[in-house]
Amino acid sequence: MTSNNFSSPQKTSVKKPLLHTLQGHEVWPPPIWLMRQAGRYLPEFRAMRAKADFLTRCMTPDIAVELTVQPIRRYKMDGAILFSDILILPWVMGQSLAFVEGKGPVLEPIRSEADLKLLDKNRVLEATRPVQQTLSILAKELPDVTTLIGFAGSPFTVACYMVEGGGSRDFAQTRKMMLQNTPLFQKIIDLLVTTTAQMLSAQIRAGAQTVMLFDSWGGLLPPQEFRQFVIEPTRQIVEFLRAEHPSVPVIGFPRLGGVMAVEYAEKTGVNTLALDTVTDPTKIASMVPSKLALQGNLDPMILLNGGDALVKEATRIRDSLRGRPHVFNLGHGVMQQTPPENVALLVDSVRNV
Ligand code: 1CP
Repeated sequence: MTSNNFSSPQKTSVKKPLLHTLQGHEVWPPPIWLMRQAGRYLPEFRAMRAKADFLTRCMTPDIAVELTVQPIRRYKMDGAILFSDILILPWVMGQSLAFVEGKGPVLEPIRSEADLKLLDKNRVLEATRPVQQTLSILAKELPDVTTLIGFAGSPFTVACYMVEGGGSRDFAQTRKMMLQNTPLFQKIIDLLVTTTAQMLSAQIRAGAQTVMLFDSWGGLLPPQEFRQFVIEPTRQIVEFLRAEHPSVPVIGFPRLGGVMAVEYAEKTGVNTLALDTVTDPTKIASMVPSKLALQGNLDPMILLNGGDALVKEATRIRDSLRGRPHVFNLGHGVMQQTPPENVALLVDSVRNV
């Protein structure tokens, strides 16, 4: 059986079920898309990897369009997330960036005022033009029912990579700067607020119908710093976007934010709160406004594992959030070793009511 045989048509008559849900309406069964749905677990993705390095794939519209569309073709996901990366932003401002096999991103770290001065925020709109071009092609080519998702990293998470110079378990250098040279760290955050807001606004003008802010590392911070460096910058970005594009919903993902996710939802103005794996969906549902859409939160490991346990857990999450706007998704990205047929089984289970 090919994977496409699992996908049944949407039972709803809404034109774009995902967009409708993000705007605060319940759709049943809930729309589904997955973080990192374009990725190495797909053979057609691995075939494209041989053709160009990662940054070239992000910045070549034909390739980025193809990689965005692959999971839509295979699974008829309700959302198509732009193929790009959160680190494109510091890179277009002039910070050196390479994706090293087996190591991940490597950047020339920003540790001083002088390092920061080397970045040019005025280059962002021009230098991300290929990304905007990718989105405008996608807006024309995607099926009518599919919602096109733009994205960026949150200022704190992008700052983590910029200061640390790459991935880390604890981002110790970054948090040290935050405590020892708060004015410099705040300047980096402020630069990222302005440029992220401009970049997302350009993504929307090019055709993105919603945008998501990935805050992968905000959960490292204690409450006071979480308010200052996660909630407040996110609030400023949402305020800017709301003024420019009042009807475009914003999804916020304060990963591992714990109980701070409630305050994040309340103060930032996001339309949708994306939940990590550790958050109990029904508990958080009782703590946030009923119009706020929730997104998530299946454990990617359960998806990788597959079988009856996957069907059971997916159905449980779906049913537990019935009665409020819910977008079915994972609590983090699809893992590389995930069998593609498990994703088909998941989509089928969520849609089969
Ligand atoms: O070809 C490859 O294998 C490169 C792997 C890869 C991919 C497929 C990277 C490098 N980025 C991406 C695409 C990507 N990244 C998307 C595309 C759309 C989709 O979801 O299908 C998105 C939304 C991201 C977002 C992203 N990049 C985040 C936030 C979400 C998360 O995972 O927490 C983060 C932290 C990054 C940085 C990054 N880029 C790539 C890697 C391996 C990493 C993580 C580095 C680390 O901390 O170790």
